[in-house]
Amino acid sequence: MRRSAELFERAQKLIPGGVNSPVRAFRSVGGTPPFMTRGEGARIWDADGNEYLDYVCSWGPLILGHRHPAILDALARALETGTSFGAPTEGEIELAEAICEAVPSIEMVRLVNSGTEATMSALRLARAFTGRDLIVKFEGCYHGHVDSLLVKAGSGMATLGIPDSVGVPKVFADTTIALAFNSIPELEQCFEWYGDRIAAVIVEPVVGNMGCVPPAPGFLEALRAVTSRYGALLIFDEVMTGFRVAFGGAQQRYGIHPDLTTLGKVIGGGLPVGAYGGRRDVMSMVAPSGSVYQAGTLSGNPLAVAAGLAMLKCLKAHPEIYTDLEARTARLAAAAPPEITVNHVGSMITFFFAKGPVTDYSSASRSDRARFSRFFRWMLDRGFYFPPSQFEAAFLSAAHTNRDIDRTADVIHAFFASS
Ligand code: KE4
Repeated sequence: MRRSAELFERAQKLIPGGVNSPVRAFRSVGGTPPFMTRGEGARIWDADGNEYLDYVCSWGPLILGHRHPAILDALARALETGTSFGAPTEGEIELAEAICEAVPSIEMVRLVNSGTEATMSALRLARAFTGRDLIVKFEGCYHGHVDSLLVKAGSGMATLGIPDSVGVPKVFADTTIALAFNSIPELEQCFEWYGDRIAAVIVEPVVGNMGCVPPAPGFLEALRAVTSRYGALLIFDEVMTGFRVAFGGAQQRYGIHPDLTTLGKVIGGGLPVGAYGGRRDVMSMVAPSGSVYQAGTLSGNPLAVAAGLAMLKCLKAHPEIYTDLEARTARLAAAAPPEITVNHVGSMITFFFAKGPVTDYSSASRSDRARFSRFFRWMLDRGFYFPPSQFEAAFLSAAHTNRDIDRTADVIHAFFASS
């Protein structure tokens, strides 16, 4: 790892922590993060020439694996005509049409450049539409680095043990109520006390950012019922689950109709794209058709749109990808011994080093992080690149074969046999 170590030392001189996103720094698992140089299919290589089977998949976007031909072709064609115009293009309409067709609750959609922009904009819109200020989120869920949502958040914040970020004014945090995921009594009590002041509930319908935690039976239905009853909006943050746990996202898988949905990752095919969309009467408030301002220099960028459109076209043409991914993820889950807890939905999976069940942040945080770190390092040293945090979901791609899964399972078995 000498070359990565040299690069990491150089990077830390000019980039905070040497990375452009905290979770990449390996702080919770220790050691030097490998600097990656190329990916192909299910594999990725680092600066020292080490090959890995990739279970990070760029944190979700690469559901078809690295450098899928359809996406490379689309990008090559887009490059023939330019990189950015700052003007409307037909591709943006086509991507909007593809999203609205795949996700029925989305009647109108606005493209942005990241999941954070999508959730930030959806919150502003929900507050404008309802005329209310309070937002309900769930402990361990992460919705991007939106000031008012950096409260008891998951992902990198849970990893680094900083559930509430400094720099967020108390007044912002005071407009956010954080409840326990999967707790219907807490939800109902909260709405009894604050219901007429709550603008929206935002939720990862399948949580990825405390590790993978599925919704308990009835929980999403309760969210839909209580928000409708009190006139609050229900926002499904499907930045991770969108086009991942089903072509129509978690809302198709669980049959729930949110008012707004945020998207990202897969819809950009590996390039920077986010989106928020939903009810026409709500979305019509977004500037310039309405008074809720939101803008972006590179929103709907032709390259990102081309990659995203190619991705969605490929997924729509091959629905068998989802059943194959489900089966292979279950095959990988079967490699875990009964002493740990494995949660998986679609092609999202987390090995919790804790006694089960893991149903919320409180139970997830009982995981043995030191033992997880040893597991992570054991796998990495043998060529398997898992997310460097107990509080993240791992991802499979359509490029992962059964043989890849079985090789992974063998090395997982060897870890538990040795420890
Ligand atoms: P971005 O701003 O990173 O594109 O999206 C933020 C976001 C919003 N909502 C959900 C459900 C998300 O999972 C994310 C981002 N996910 C993390 C992985 N847990 C991105 C990885 C990182 O922060 O580097």
